[in-house]
Amino acid sequence: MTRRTGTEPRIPAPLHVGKPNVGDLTKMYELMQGMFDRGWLTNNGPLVIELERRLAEYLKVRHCILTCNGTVALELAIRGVGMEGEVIVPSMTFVASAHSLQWQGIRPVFCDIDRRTYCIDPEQIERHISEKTTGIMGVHLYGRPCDVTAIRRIADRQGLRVIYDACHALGVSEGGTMIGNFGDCEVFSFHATKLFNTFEGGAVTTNDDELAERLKFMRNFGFAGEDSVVYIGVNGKMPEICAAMGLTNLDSLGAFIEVNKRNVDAYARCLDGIAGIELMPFDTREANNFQYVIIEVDEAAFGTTRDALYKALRVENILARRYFYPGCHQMEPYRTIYPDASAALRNTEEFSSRVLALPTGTQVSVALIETVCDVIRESKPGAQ
Ligand code: T4K
Repeated sequence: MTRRTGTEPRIPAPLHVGKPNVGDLTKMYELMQGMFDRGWLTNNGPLVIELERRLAEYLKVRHCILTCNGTVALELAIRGVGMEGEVIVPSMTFVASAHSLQWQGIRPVFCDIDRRTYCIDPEQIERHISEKTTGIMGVHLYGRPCDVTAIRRIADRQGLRVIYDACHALGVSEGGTMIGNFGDCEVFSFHATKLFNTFEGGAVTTNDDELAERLKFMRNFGFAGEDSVVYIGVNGKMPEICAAMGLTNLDSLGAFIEVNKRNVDAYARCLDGIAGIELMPFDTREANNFQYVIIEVDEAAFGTTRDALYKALRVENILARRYFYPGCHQMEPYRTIYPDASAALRNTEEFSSRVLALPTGTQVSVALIETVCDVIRESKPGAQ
């Protein structure tokens, strides 16, 4: 299970999950030069406006409102659609989904996932609805879409708002429609570790003109003119340098996705036949971004735990991540303030104890993937 003493790690430099994808730097430097020449660094500059236009066009959505990161975009979306009281959200997500609610005094009510979609289970949503519920936040986990049709039906029946945390789902479609068009609005993250990055950054997308206008004011302290403030707002603006990175990377987005697809195919080939290791599939009828390579470790069939495999990989410099372990409900402050949440989260607890994200992206070659898979195969007790 652990490396033989006296030998070097199989991979010389740490192999991370989340190594940034970066496009043509010549373009980046040109955009930066223009930015310095103009002397306009932030506050809705021309590069931000251009990136918003191009992303909206790519997603075929009416409005894209860029922000300084995905978490602030979530907070703006929650406030923009008027959520309060309680909001139903999966626990199986990055903690920012829950924090963006709790931070605003809204109770995140944790709902279990459907094991087939990895996303919030629509059949479980209604049991969590109370008189305080104002909305549902679905998360398109790992770029696998939520059951948006079932969620819309529940929301309409119950009079609830719907937002989607689409931080993993740029470039993904559902029923032929790009993610970014569902719910009242959707939220993206353009963090350095994402498929498409602007160093830090995020966006809210929506087809609702009034909501878009409100979000633009809220992103800029609520200013509607030089001396006029019409809402409570924050500083959620994206700076020009980040938009320059976005415009650079958008030109290479198709190429990034192709590499991710090549990598997922390589993992599928190399992991095939290892009992107890299951690779997350993608719906080939839809557009996918293949951003996360997710495996599930079945301890009974693999012969050892996910955590033992995680450690064995680390010994060889392969820094796989337990995305997302534990579920949000087992993190603070939720563990303390909602101690009974576990009872309704069986799938979440089981899945989060088995999940492992493996390195991918443009900085990961097929040869490295073969080595990662060799280590996984050899970590199985009884393997040669
Ligand atoms: N909702 C969901 C579902 C999300 O996944 C996220 C963010 C959000 C909301 C919030 O969006 P943002 O406010 O972040 O825009 C990382 C990212 O920081 C976070 O953006 C992301 N999700 C989450 C899944 O991953 P950590 O705590 O794992 O970060 P860290 O520092 O451990 O880095 C992750 C890996 O990336 C490491 O293996 C190192 C590598 N890395 C990282 C950076 C920054 C690099 O190789 N180069 C880099 O420049 O959260």
